[in-house]
Amino acid sequence: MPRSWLILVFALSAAAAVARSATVEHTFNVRTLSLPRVCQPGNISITAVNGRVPGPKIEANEGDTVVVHVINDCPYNVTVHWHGVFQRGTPWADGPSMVTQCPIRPGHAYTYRFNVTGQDGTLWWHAHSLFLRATVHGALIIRPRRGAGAYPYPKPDEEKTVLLGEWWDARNGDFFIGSSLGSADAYTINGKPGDFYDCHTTPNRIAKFEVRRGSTYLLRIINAALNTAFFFKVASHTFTVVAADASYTTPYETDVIVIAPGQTVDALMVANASQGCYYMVISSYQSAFPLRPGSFNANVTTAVVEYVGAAPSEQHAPALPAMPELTDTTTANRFYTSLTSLVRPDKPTVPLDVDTRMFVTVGLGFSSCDPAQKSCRGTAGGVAASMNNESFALPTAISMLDARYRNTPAGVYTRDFPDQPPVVFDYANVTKNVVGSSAATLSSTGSPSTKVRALRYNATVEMVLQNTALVGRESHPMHLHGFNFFVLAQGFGNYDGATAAEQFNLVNPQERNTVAVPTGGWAVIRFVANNPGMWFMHCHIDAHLAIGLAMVFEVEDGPTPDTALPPPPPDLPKC
Ligand SMILES: *[C@@H]1O[C@H](CO)[C@@H](O)[C@H](O)[C@H]1NC(C)=O
Ligand SMILES: *[C@@H]1O[C@H](CO)[C@@H](O)[C@H](O)[C@H]1NC(C)=O
Ligand SMILES: *[C@@H]1O[C@H](CO)[C@@H](O)[C@H](O)[C@H]1NC(C)=O
Ligand SMILES: *[C@@H]1O[C@H](CO)[C@@H](O)[C@H](O)[C@H]1NC(C)=O
Ligand SMILES: *[C@@H]1O[C@H](CO)[C@@H](O)[C@H](O)[C@H]1NC(C)=O
Ligand SMILES: *[C@@H]1O[C@H](CO)[C@@H](O)[C@H](O)[C@H]1NC(C)=O
Ligand SMILES: *[C@@H]1O[C@H](CO)[C@@H](O)[C@H](O)[C@H]1NC(C)=O
Ligand SMILES: *[C@@H]1O[C@H](CO)[C@@H](O)[C@H](O)[C@H]1NC(C)=O
Ligand SMILES: [Cu+2]
Repeated sequence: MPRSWLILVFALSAAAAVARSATVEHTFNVRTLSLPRVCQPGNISITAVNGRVPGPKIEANEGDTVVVHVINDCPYNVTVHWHGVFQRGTPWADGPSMVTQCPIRPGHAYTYRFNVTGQDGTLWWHAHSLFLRATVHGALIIRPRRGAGAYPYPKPDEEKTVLLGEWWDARNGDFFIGSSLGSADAYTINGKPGDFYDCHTTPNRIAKFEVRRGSTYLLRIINAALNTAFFFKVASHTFTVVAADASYTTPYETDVIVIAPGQTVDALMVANASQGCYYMVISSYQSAFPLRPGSFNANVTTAVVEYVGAAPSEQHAPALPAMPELTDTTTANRFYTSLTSLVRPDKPTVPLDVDTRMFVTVGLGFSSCDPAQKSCRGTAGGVAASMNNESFALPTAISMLDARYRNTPAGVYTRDFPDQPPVVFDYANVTKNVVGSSAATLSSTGSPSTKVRALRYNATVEMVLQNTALVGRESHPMHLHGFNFFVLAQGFGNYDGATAAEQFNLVNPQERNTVAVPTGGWAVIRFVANNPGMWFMHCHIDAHLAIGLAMVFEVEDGPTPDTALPPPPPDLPKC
């Protein structure tokens, strides 16, 4: 080939490799439809996007513009959140109902527009109103701009999305409007319950992943379950974890993946077992102590990994992996603490100078308010959740972001979210707190409030999240909108600033948008508040979010026009 040809070929392939940013457009029809129950006769009424659970997968390249027309044809107020998308410059598109927008009312539509810039990996979208995200969710995959060849690991032969969920054989369509959910009737992999529920007559009940011997697969695993953390295994196969929450990790070899609600894990799996069929299995990780029997589903859910060309005899008895015990906190902790971020020259590293330090308790208590009062929740008199003993309630008149934009917070929110818990006690010791005489008073949570922590633009925030054991300790997956954070350290018992600082990883701490705070323990996170807006921080267990395990960061404007809060899109729904 003449030299000029070579140059031309090179130039063409380089041009093809650097994909120009494009617009990825979808229409989401949110409708309540009739779907067959899992393992039971008859149908139930379920709200879903485009008639499917999970809903459509959004695939984009870094830098693309995403445009989603949401048409609300269901009887409920709906919003959609783009979980893990930074929304820089588009804080109005984040989605949590009454935090960044008023909901899309029944019979109305709204178009979300945002760019997926400066981030790539496995994310997802879900409803952020009522409990609708149980069935209104789907994957959101952002590939590097130069395509899959730009992954910082050998390019996999194929990618498979593995979306984990929970299913309720609800009695009626407005089931998810109530706040008491109870135990799921099934866990699901890509919407299907698998072989271990008593429903062998249900057709198409199991998800199947075809693999070719010798090929490498990138599993994009998303935990979309409302309330449940999972152990994930594939019989006779191991994984190399390469990313979590769309942040690349140092490759980590394991045969079990642990994933809390709201988290994602990208793992390479080499199909190098002998030709045949293997179960992919999820079982729940129950971190609560005391454990409440009957409050969770103890079943496993399966999918099948089937080697192309496996003999029919091999297809009928897939091998089953040994799963960890339901309460295996040691395995969960080993996974969660083994991840570190992949250091790359173009990636921000941990900020070392901290401007704002917060120590925040997260956990459950008892609601002390009078059930007859309107400010009490459905579970009044029952369990309430809080951060620093503040049980969060959404405003009702206008959204918090709108109130910030108009500078009219009065009656919507107050800027007094505390940096410390009001009472110092033995946070993590369930025995002492339940037996001790002061427990009854301590565990009563005050009335719901709507408090934010205002942050100066660009402030570096360090937050210690400390689980409390007043009602029972439990691992809470804490999710922050608008940012990734670094997880510097985590541990069990009460946080001790004097000793914990020695454990801080300031070199390559994992970067996430959701951290599973260890049960009866703590985690330390750091982030730079360089994104003006109103950013929800909350437990990604919906049952806990609904009873107040949340707060909001109000990030102030920066010095330049492009670091100021933009005006709302003209068509943003009004309350
Ligand atoms: C049950 O759901 C299936 C799937 O959507 C539908 O085809 C069928 O008509 C429904 N049956 C009833 C009685 O609504
Ligand atoms: C998104 O990216 C496009 C193309 O680069 C740009 O024109 C547009 O202003 C961006 N939108 C926002 C909201 O940043
Ligand atoms: C698994 O599910 C089946 C069918 O729903 C049920 O009969 C069985 O009791 C469940 N097993 C466990 C261990 O929960
Ligand atoms: C399969 O591949 C993994 C990852 O490369 C490796 O750790 C494992 O030893 C291999 N197993 C077999 C049976 O070759
Ligand atoms: C919890 O408190 C009890 C009673 O004071 C004490 O015996 C126990 O050692 C404490 N446990 C921890 C983990 O601190
Ligand atoms: C929480 O606030 C309530 C109401 O003010 C109080 O009774 C209780 O002791 C506080 N508990 C904790 C753990 O701070
Ligand atoms: C934000 O902080 C970084 C690092 O401290 C600094 O380099 C940058 O100039 C700051 N930007 C603004 C607009 O304050
Ligand atoms: C839907 O949201 C609007 C505006 O916030 C509110 O007034 C209305 O009560 C809500 N409707 C339902 C059915 O929740
Ligand atoms: Cu929680």
